[in-house]
Amino acid sequence: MKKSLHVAVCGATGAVGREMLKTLAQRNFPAASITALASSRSAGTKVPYGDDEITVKEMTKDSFKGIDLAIFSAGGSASKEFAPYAVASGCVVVDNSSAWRMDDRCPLVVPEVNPEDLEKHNGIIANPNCSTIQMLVALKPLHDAATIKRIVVSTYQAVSGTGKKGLDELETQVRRLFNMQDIETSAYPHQIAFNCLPHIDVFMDNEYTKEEMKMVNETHKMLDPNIRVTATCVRVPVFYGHSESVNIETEKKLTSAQARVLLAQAPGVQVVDNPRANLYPLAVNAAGEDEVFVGRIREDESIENGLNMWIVADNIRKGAALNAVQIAEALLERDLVRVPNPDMFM
Ligand code: 25A
Ligand code: L14
Repeated sequence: MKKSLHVAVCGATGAVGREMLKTLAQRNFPAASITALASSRSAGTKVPYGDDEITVKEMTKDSFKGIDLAIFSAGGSASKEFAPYAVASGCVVVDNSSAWRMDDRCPLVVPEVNPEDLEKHNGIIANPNCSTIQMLVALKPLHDAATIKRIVVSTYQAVSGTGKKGLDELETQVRRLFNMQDIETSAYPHQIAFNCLPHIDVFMDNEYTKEEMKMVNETHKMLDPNIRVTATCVRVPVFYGHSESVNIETEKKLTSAQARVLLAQAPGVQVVDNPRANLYPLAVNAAGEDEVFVGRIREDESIENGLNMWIVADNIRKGAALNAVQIAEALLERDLVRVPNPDMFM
């Protein structure tokens, strides 16, 4: 087993890439070397890694010689273009973009949900969408106990999902509006300050957004294809942390007390549910944390077997960087940092 890996972070200058470097350092990932790659725009700039700084290099087809593991968060088109070259040079890819998630050759993995799917990887492992990750970490133990039949979810998603340009747009609009100045919109089609936009990613032919369909399709791929899922994804003026109102219908009855016990024991979950003390999960508290926070757990009195809950996590950490690093750790533990067929994606 390889004990120490040559690692590349691709898209290292982005909001997620920076968090990946931070997470690798915090968790003492056994890296023999770290290479930071991004577009030509950022080549020569520096990014922090622990107490050090790494100089960013431009990502090219030849960047992966001598690299064992590449963690990508450079957007879908860069992943489509460069991940096949990485695999061809014997490098295992963990990809945070939407490029490979629904490809049958690529496992889509949340370590708390379906780590066994890593066994059959072909060189590219996809990291799910942030909204799906936090929902499934919380729903997995409930599905195992009572079989979920249907999920109705509405999300309240932070602007950091759009990277630095989303964070900048909310901050600039808030400042300008407070100073009675006109605002401009560029990251989003409408004003995001003091507003809610029922629109994340692009609209599809079926009138849903791509973000909403990711939650449906990724739940089927990772948890169970028999669960009926419907989603509404909303951008809200929050910097870090996605919140979700989730309603489930189960085959077997689960009381709210039973659900609370199951969730309290579940890996990666922290129950915050004491309404009398005004305690429930909040995005501002989840920011910077690793756990998925669950609260407002209560029985849906409109059906026989139903539960409502409120699920919150840091979208950049468990929703992206942390989950990707946990996948890398799981690969290493299982001795799966190897490419069975380097030509698979060429
Ligand atoms: O939907 P898709 O297509 O699958 O896209 C997913 C993208 O959404 C973002 C993330 O972009 C991801 O790449 N995202 C946010 N949250 C997510 C989540 N939970 C999430 N994705 C999944 N799950 P991002 O903005 O975080 O980073 C994009 C990175 O990709 C680099 N890049 C783009 N094209 C590239 C490329 N790298 C190589 N080759 C290409 N062809 C991009 O690099 C960035 O690193 P860059 O050189 O364009 O850098 C952009 C400049 O932005 C500044 N900056 C960004 N974040 C910060 C920052 N500065 C300070 N602090 C920051 N936090 C820098 O100045 C940098 O130079
Ligand atoms: O599919 O909040 O991973 O803007 C992650 C960020 C989709 C959009 C993905 C956001 C993207 C999402």
